[in-house]
Amino acid sequence: MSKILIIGASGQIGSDLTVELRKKYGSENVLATDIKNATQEVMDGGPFEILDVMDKNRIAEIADKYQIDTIYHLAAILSGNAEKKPKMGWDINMNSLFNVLDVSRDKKIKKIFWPSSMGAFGPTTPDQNTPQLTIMEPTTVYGISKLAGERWCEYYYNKYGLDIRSLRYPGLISWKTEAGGGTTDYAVEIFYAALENGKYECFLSNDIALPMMYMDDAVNATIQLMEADSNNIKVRSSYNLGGISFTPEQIAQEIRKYIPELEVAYKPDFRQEIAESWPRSISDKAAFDDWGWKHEYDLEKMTKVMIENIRKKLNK
Ligand code: NAD
Ligand code: AKB
Repeated sequence: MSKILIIGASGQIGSDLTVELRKKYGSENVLATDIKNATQEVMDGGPFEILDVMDKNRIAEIADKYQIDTIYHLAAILSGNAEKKPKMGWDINMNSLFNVLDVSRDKKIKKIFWPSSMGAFGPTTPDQNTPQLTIMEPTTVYGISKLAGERWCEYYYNKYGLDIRSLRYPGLISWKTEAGGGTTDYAVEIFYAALENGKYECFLSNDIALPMMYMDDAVNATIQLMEADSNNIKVRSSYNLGGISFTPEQIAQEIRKYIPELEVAYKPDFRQEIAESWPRSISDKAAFDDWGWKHEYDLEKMTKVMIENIRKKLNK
């Protein structure tokens, strides 16, 4: 049975992925870690330790203590926050990855997962149905760190045989935690605002389409990739994931089927420029061809599940 370490387990993805990995591999075999406490579900559902991913010795110590053979490295500074503090964003995103790669090489960790993002693309990338192999000239510090990270992952695979696997997630939508300071956060915030007071001020324009994905699809893609036969993983930088594409106005319209009085004001801020530099839609044909990936949630199904769960959570 795998012994799994999750770094960054208290964030948006960790809050869902940890629970699914524990269901699959047994609670005692999945150690959740972060610099802050996680959701009650994660804290109570299995082992948890405070771990700063910038502390390489402590990662090594924990890997030994728990006899870890698989690492999911989710800790990062997302696009909006990294743009506010570029040097800090670069430092944490890159050095955390080096720490995980080096400990994994030295401790002979069998499999590693590290997420890239659609943020690795830039304004010169073909923005419709963006292919796996294409121009990548990101203009954000987040995107630069993701693109550099992808190159380093491939390098460690080629040079040291490290079995590292990666996905370029689109914007992820989920209800268990808040989104973590990115450009696609609006698509989570709008649900809470709609249910709490029927009003939302959106920091992107009404008509900017972005690729998005419901968290259950993202978690399934992650686990499917990690379980795929190594011979089928032909891309050792990072696989495109497409999901669904919609604009802020389109998601607002879908939410109005449940909350007809929802009012949205559009006040684009610095994140508009980031969104404009990213693709409108992404092709994940390589993931389909290599390990059979197909998403399940469309805008309608995702909105229904989000409304039901946030309503329950807020007791409304
Ligand atoms: P998040 O911000 O919600 O969670 C990141 C977690 O990392 C937080 O709990 C934070 O406390 C933790 N962290 C920060 N610094 C740390 C440190 N020094 N040591 C240990 N933990 C630390 O982010 P997320 O949305 O869960 O994203 C996880 C990964 O997926 C990131 O690499 C992100 O770039 C990538 N990604 C996310 C999305 C998305 O829409 N959520 C899309 C594309 C890629
Ligand atoms: C962000 O907006 O920064 C993230 C991402 C798409 O990587 N959600």
